[in-house]
Amino acid sequence: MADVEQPVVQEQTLDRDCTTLSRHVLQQLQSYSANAQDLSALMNRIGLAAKLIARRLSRAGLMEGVLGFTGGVNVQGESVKKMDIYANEVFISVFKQSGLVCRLASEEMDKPYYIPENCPIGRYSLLYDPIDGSSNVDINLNVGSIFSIRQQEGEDLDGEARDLLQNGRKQLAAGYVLYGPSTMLVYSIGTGVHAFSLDPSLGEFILSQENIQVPSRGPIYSVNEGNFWQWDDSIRNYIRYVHRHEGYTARYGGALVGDIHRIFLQGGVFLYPGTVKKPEGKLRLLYESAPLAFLMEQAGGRASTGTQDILDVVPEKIHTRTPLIIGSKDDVALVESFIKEAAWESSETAHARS
Ligand code: AHM
Ligand code: MG
Repeated sequence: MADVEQPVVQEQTLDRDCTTLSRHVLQQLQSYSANAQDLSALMNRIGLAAKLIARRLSRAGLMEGVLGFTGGVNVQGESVKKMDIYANEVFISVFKQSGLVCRLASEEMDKPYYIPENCPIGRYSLLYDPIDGSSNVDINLNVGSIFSIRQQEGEDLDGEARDLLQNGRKQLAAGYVLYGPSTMLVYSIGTGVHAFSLDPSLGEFILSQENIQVPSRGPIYSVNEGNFWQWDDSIRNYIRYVHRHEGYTARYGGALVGDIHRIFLQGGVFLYPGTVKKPEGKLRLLYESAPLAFLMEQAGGRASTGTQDILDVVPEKIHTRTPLIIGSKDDVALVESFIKEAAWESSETAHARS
């Protein structure tokens, strides 16, 4: 039979179209070991959850029972949206009978949820925020999902999931889904940060950007300035500095995932600091700040509470909150320098008074 010449362009296009999430994980790990297969299957299931949520969001204005509040309040004391509940249940449902995940912990559940049929062999735990930025749902603006995967340590015989109360360096994988004009899934398993776009014609997430690197500094500062008078002096001084210097621009969309995605691509800093009354801030460590910090460090950026790397913080409980300063490393360092200066000044004042 005569040799058939392969058209190179077509081959490249096909290779790109075949770089699905599950294949990419195996490529990254350069292995078909059981662990690599598990991670690949985990990412594939998270991709399925993302597609189900994206499908519902895309038809939200046309369907009954999608928009608005349930009337309930979650463990954080926040009003729950119908989409929060739907998305929370989607993640549980996609992991049923997977044999992978025994425990799921999320913003919407007081205690971790156990999938009994998986627990004899399910070695992984999923921590997630099913709909991040849910105030954007009813006005058709971008929202996200955030996820983190940890290996279960020990037997968890009392069902308290205490082994989850460890620092963020214990994460095996982390990522987010951005439901925007297109749906994107960005993940890391500790080998860089990679972005996938949902191709609606294929119903698959296809690799769109590999090894994202955040610029070492950038023009964006992203913070809810409505809280200005509730912040500590240090944060107010940083914002005054930004106002008085050229080259900064404010961007704040009310959904962490979208705001952070912009920073990954363009550089800058996102802040959700504590307030004088609530020094721990709003964002939750295990399923919001820590997964994003894992990604940011993988992309060459940093994430800090202001005084400590986010990935070193050990939570006291599943829903522990921390202040979050995350983005380009020079910009995070600049915010930290204001915090350090204010701490030094207050210790000097205390010293002078004593
Ligand atoms: P949520 O997960 O309950 O939606 O809360 C988290 C969101 C973040 O996405 C966003 O950055 C922040 O809350 C916005 O809060 P605020 O309205 O106080 O600026
Ligand atoms: Mg959230």
